[in-house]
Amino acid sequence: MRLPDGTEHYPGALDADFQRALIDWIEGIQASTPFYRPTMPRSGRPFSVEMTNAGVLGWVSDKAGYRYQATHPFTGERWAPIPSSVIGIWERYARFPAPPEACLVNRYRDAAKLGSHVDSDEAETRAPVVSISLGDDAVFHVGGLKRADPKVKVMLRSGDVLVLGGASRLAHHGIDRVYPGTSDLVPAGGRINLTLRRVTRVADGA
Ligand code: MD3
Ligand code: FE
Repeated sequence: MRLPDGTEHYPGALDADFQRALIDWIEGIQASTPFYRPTMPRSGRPFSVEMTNAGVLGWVSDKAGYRYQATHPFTGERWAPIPSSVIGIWERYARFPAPPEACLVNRYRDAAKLGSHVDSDEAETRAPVVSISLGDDAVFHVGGLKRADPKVKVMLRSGDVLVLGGASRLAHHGIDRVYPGTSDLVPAGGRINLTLRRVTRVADGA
């Protein structure tokens, strides 16, 4: 099945050494900005996915709502800088004339999944979202602007890059399931996904 316009999948884009270096970097930021379990607005129900961030802004969710902020919600520390190697991925794949401000790091363990949603907390929706998959294989779905639009499923594997721009930038998407034990990259197992986003609007003509 064909991917929707604006969705580009680059299987195996990142080699094993690059993937291991990203895992080492994620281990290194745990002291100041550890994975934590966000909660849903209003209900306070916990996500099954654990999260942390890098960049000048990080995406957080709690009973008060979804937002971007400069510091970790529990430690109060600023997020670590996005590594230059990861900025390089953005430059190569996003083809957008301003750097990413947020790198959301999602960790899927056990039966974690991410229900269908739209990423709409960013003012700069002309920029794509660039996603990097690490660790276990996962079934990703992407649909259209309306929740009921038909969905396409794609298997995401360690080292894949996915770019969601144009007509797909505000599409519904999610992670249906992760296949445990399909990779030994992530310490203690599981899947980690990095999403690079531009959050604030860039001046026209930049
Ligand atoms: C399609 N993350 O963090 S990455 C998210 O694998 C998120 O952790 C998933 O959805 C993950 O918000 C999927 C791929 C992705 C990211 C952003 C998108 C797909 C997207 C934005 C629009 C359409
Ligand atoms: Fe998303």
